[in-house]
Amino acid sequence: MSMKMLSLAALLLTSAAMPDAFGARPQAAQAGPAGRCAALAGQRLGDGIEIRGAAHVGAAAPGTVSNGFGGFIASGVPAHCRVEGMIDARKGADGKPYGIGFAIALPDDWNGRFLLQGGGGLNGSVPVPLGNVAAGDLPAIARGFAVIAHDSGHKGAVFDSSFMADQRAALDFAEASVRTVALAGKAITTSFYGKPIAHSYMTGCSTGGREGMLASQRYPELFDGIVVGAPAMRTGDSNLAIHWAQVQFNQAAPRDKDGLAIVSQIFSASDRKLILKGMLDQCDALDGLADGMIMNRAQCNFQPAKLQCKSGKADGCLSKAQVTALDRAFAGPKDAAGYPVYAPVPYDTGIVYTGAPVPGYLPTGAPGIFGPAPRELTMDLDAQVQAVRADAVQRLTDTHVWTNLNTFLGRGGKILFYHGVSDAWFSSEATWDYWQRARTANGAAWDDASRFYMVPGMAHCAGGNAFDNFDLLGPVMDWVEKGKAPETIPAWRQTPAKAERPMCPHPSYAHYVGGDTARAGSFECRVPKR
Ligand SMILES: [Ca+2]
Repeated sequence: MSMKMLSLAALLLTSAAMPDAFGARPQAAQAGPAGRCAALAGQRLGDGIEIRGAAHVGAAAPGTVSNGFGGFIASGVPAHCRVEGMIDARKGADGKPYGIGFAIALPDDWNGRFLLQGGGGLNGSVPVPLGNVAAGDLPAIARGFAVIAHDSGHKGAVFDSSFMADQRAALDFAEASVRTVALAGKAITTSFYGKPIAHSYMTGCSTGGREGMLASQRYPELFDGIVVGAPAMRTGDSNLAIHWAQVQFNQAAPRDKDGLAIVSQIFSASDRKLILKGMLDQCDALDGLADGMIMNRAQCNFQPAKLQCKSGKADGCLSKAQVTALDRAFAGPKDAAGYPVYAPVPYDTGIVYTGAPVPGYLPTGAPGIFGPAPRELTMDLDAQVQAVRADAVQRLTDTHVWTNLNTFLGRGGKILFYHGVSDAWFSSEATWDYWQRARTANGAAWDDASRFYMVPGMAHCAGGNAFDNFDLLGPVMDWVEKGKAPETIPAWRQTPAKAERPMCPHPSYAHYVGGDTARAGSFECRVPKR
């Protein structure tokens, strides 16, 4: 797997595109928190930490602070000291300037906690430190956390992998910046407040989720609680699986004069509607409510063959080639010896999505995550598997193999996972597979430290026909600090109408038991019958 492929693969939105200011104006230096903040500017701390700017920022009203996705966070942001700096500034092997850029927000009214904000894509810019991943309507900064965000050691566009030519920058992206930044942030926080941090946390999705996993695996002393969303934990394998699935789909495509697949014609708009209807007919009501959402995925055994035409192809049914392509693509690739290369992809409502930022799993012919869709009809899967296995960056960024977490667990660490079932980049089944292997490796201690939440309908980290607003930060804090294990988590959405639904620890799911379908109390978490 080339670095370019990795760069495209690891991509993610989460916090990478956030603007660089809260929108509030720095206040003049004065006594108290503002004075202490101003005094930080220009300081050099140990281990090469340079404070390049420090300004006190006044409180921002609810609904005025960007969430980084074109909207605004629901809560306000309290007055805080906003510090920007650089760790280990240096000239790299390619002559370019490197170093880990960071920004840390230190609230005047500190709650004694520290949070490292996970990144997105290949990082390369310093997001606003908010801590808003899986935090519901209350980002960590609004709760009084000291929050640090960073660029993982290089500057560049979110898909620009050129930094990997520099050894230290590549190592910092792959793993080391998580530790370096956490230790720097902790040092700045304790120095600023003059007292120790009570508890430390990390939250992130996609690349940020990978960073959270590697923190639990490789730096088990750094954090007390971690929230991992849709982790980019085996991007070589998931890239390869997406490519392989496209080749399967291409076999069902009309061909152009060169014999290549016309990808845009594999599934018509009518075929997509048919597939969605077929999924819903077979699976929607299994959760007690025919509402266009498939919550009981374990018992959803969608069979495209039931939609197959008696012969040939017509509107209202699928060709044999389309059915075969669906069966093969969603089952996931296996190598020549029969071993799975990656996880299956679940059938969920978002697979037929055709819009931005990333289309669902069914090909549209539009450029996908990796640029224009491959149009070939065959590929040498085993050769590409070997290339992934031999790729050094892939090995170091991988977080799906390591499961010995007994140091993290022995310190009382807690770790929550979530993953959108309609994620078209990383399969939720791959993350669930990790969770189960971690449980096998760690025994009962895993059940005392981890939960997994599937989010039906949700795309990569957010969006889709889903209840994609939920707070896992509060529950992980309660588990760490009060010993209260999370079970059912409230989730909600504002569109198409305001509604709530419980989010259940997998493998249980939200089953409708009667009453107002917009209220969480009308559902209960049930373990699916096998
Ligand atoms: Ca349903």
